[in-house]
Amino acid sequence: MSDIDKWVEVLATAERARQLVSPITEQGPDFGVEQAYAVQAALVARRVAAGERVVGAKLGLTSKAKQIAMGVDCPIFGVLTDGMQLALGEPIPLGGLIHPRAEPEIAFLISQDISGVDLTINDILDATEGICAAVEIIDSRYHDFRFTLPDVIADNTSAARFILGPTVAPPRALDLALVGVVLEKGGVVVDTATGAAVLGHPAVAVTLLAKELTRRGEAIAAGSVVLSGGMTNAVPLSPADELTATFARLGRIDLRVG
Ligand code: OOG
Ligand code: MG
Repeated sequence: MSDIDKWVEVLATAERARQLVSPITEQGPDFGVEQAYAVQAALVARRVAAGERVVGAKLGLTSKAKQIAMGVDCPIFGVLTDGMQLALGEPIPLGGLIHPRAEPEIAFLISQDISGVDLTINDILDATEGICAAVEIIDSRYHDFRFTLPDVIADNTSAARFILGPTVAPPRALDLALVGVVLEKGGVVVDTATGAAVLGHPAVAVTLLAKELTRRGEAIAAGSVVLSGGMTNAVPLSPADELTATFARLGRIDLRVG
């Protein structure tokens, strides 16, 4: 078994058995970003072999709030499958999760393949058919969400579930840097942010994803959804919690933890 296969097995088992593991970089030497993306790709390939479909991509650590909270200041890229998507209003089943946290994000619905290494915000908006609110539920397979850059990349950037909001806006109908979000837990405001929290403008995050995929000989596929990264720090979810993320112009996502 190669080292890559070994770490794939460790992370897949951690998720399935809901058993946290120590960061890979603490267990073995010479584990870098390239190996980490190889582990991530193999984990996604397993999901696909099990019948899931890749529906998009996500960025992580694109806001200062997230970078400071996680102690990693470099944006990261992960993969979303249909098995991760929850319908709006569907209770969050804690059963399959370990220690989930929720974070509000701005989602891009991509209508044309995107590749290129020096794209602009406008290039991204040209290839986007709609913008909507999202909440990502992250669930690190590492103890206490404690990891280094290669660890979190290997763990598919803590991806677990995501929910898209009720309203799809044309990409230029609103200034994404100014889209505000208010995050409430049990009716109390716990955090607020605007789109500018994400690299100045959430579409900048999508340019970084395009650059990374182009480097690998891939592209952002038409039809995919891209989560541009948590605008605020993530909020831990416990049984019976009620969370609401209300976005300017993009509606509101109510989360009820089942
Ligand atoms: C890593 C995933 C970060 C985001 O939006 O910043 C992420 C983590 O915080 O566990 O999804
Ligand atoms: Mg996220």
